[in-house]
Amino acid sequence: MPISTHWTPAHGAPYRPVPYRPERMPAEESLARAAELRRLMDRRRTVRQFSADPVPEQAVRDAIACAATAPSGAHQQPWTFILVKDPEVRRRIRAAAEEEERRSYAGRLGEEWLAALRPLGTDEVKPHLTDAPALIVVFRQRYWLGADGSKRKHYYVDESVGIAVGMLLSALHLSGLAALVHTPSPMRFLSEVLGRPANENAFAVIPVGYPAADCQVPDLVRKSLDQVLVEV
Ligand code: IYR
Repeated sequence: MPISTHWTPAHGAPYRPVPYRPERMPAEESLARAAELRRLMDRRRTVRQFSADPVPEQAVRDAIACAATAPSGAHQQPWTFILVKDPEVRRRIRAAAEEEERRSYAGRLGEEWLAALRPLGTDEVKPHLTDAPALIVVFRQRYWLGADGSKRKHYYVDESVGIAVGMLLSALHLSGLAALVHTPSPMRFLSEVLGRPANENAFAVIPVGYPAADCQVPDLVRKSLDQVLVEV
């Protein structure tokens, strides 16, 4: 599964800025949009029970394109998104993920971690990996390869990919699609199943779809703004 586009980093190129003059949004409009986004984002829930109904695929591609607008360390964009629709590949990912998760839940996580997860009701059975009509497997590019095949550094890879995933989740949610950030551990099997190169390793598997008709979510309470914001 080769990457379809060739990317040449701007490494070492001189600074040649271009003008940036976005039209200023009136404050009232900013306030109205921010309040509406806050309301909409607060309705996002992580979903673990998906309907098998198909999703509009272009909406998923557009959400990935949104994610790929994320800022990144040295603008190196150290991410690859694999959109897995093939049911057989999803089955293989599920089988391998459940094998790892069985070991995790049977003891590898430890009592403290299991206690933290208890209110979420998670276990080693991962039907979302085959029920959801699409999986986005996000890979981080730990380094890039120079023309001579040498390993060249990427900077702030986890931060960059984390920001991109946040933007992906927002875009999916605001497009009416449900998602889950699933991090089977260890995730090496994803490189094997998806045939990814040695400079990449998996960051998360994100099933995307609609909630099942009988979907349930844990009764979580979010921290209030006062609890997360300090103004000085
Ligand atoms: N990867 C396991 C365990 C798990 C860990 C965390 I931290 C979570 O927020 C949720 C689950 C699993 O997917 O079940």
